[in-house]
Amino acid sequence: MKKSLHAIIIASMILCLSATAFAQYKAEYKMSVNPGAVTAWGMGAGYFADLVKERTNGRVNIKVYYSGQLFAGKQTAEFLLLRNGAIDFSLASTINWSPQVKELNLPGLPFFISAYGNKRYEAMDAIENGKAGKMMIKAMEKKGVTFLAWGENGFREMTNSVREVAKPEDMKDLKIRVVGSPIYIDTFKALGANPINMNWAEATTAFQQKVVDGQENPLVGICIPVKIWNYHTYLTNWHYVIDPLVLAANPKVWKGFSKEDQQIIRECALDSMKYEKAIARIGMDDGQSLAYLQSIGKAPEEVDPYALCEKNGMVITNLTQKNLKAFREATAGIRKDWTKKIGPELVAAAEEDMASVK
Ligand code: X2X
Repeated sequence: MKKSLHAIIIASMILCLSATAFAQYKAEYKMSVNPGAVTAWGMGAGYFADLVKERTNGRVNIKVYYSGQLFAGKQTAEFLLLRNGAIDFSLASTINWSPQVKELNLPGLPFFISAYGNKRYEAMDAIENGKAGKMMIKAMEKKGVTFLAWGENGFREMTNSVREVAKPEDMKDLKIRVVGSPIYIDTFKALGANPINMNWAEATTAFQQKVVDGQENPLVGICIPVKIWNYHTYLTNWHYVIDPLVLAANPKVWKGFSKEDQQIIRECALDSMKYEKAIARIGMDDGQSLAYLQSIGKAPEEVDPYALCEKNGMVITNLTQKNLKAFREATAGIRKDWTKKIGPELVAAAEEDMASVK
């Protein structure tokens, strides 16, 4: 009798303890993504939420809010909302967070990582896995978010409806929509264009109404999902900057999870971002991403982004060595100024990390 009473007391104590552990969990965690569900990052975020639900047996339920809904399209405000807890998780562009975390301007240095040509993806991976990546993570965490994994929007290419852009002079006076991040405004001004700062939420309407002549975004990550050929004919395949994504959580929300669930969520973050990166790189990295996606049974139908753009009437311009050099020279002042703003130690660390790729 005494024994069973004991057992009942212990059992109810365990129940109480686990109830308090779960009591901290929300019924739904809100996750923000700036573009729509059909983009590489939209798909990556959806996959992350699915994996987390499955592997925590439904204890952690993340709902993805696409198209900037959680920040009313104001993409450069996302970081602050994640930090103050209005958003629980985010898969975000480093560009959108760069006004708050200056170190995140590093991938936006024009014609910096792109100098690695065909090895540009390896150069980016070397930064993420190297010293510079650690410095960027530290900077973000210091500013108040919990980093989980790197994803990728991609190398950003330019499209426009006016003319072929092969050399810096061709940029003259073109009205190009850019994110409201100062390094982008500076870069397009240095190239003689007329940069127009606009949120992505308004951008496609602006393309349709020809408020701007062009824009810049990754080919597979964004341009193809939004069928950019409906607005622009000319594609300049210049890889001038890269846009890594960050999968992160609000620190208070993060601390609310059990150690076991934190471990599971971290693994889901890594697995889903490996998938997301492969989607964003497909057809542009010598078949590596395609092979990976095939190995997990997730290869999409379209695997050649350039052929798809041409089929839809786009004119693709690749830069000659001479013109690439001209673009590099025209933006040398921007790299110099922004190296000071970003921090010369971080830029030097990135150069060191990338040297391992050569
Ligand atoms: O606004 C853009 O261009 C986009 C969708 O790529 C970002 O959020 C940085």
